[in-house]
Amino acid sequence: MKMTFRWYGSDDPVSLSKIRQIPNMSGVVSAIYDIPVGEVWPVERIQALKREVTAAGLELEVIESVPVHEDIKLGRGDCERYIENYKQNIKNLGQCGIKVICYNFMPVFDWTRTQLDKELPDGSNALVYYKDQLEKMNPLSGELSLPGWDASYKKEDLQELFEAYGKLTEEDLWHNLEHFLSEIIPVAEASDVKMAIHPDDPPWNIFGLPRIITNEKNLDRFLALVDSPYNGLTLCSGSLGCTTANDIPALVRKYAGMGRIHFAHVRNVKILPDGGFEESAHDSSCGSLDIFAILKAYHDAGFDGYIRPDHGRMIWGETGRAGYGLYDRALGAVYINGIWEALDKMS
Ligand SMILES: [Mn+2]
Repeated sequence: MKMTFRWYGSDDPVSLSKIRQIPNMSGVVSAIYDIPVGEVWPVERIQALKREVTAAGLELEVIESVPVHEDIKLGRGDCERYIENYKQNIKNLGQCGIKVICYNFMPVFDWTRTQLDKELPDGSNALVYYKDQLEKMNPLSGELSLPGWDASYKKEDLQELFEAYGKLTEEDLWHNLEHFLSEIIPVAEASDVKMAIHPDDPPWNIFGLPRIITNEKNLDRFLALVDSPYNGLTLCSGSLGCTTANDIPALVRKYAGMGRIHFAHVRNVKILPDGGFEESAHDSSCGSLDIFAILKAYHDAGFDGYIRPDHGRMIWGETGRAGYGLYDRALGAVYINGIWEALDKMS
């Protein structure tokens, strides 16, 4: 496996030079953040990003993410133009040596939490999803702002999107996803860029909006839509793992065994009795997931793709981008590396 770390570009308070000092760090996964969703990333901009990363002694082989425009998910408006732009992005990224593109197909909202700075008993802060807090949230009030939610949406835009999705069934969303894949996967094959969808986080419907990349049955269906190694997964242990209905080591064994996991997000999560959850430190002892069993499943499958510690808590007084501080994610990387070395030496 190749250990990587998410980096949000020059504005990220976590610098490349600090990431470089984490043991066994091969590179960062990043994106171009100032180009509107749906538009083409110019080759010169991608090359400039790559130069900045390689000058710091790191690789840039994974893009997280190239977002999918809502018109594609809704199958409306400028859908076909945005699909053409997406194909151009795959070509441009392939030309610059990018090997994997992570993306998701969640309507309107990316990952959703109800609080970003919940203080845990040890004094650290973590992202949490509490059901009682969720019930009080109204996405149409115009007052909500959570990370992962596109802050550029105005209240009226959100209202309009909710109405549009109100008319869309889950089967419609599957249909639009299949159309998107049937167009882009041949381009990904020709460009030698592996597409890796991120599961929905959390893996259930939020605010009445449909979510489909949620469980084994749906992952099987997704992979069969276009049966190509270039149509693969970002398997996020913390997203799929915030419900006990998903057996993460079993999913890893199955899909890594099929060669369809191109990017591994590894983190732990503590599932609460009422179905809510708290993000926890990576160690198995800190959450509901057996991180050793998950990594052993990757190791047994001969996984040689990209891996990264996923979200971290805020510890040691660090401030910055919620879920994406330096210290706890660095501890996560070191923990994963330690388990991997043990697995290597025991096999
Ligand atoms: Mn993830």
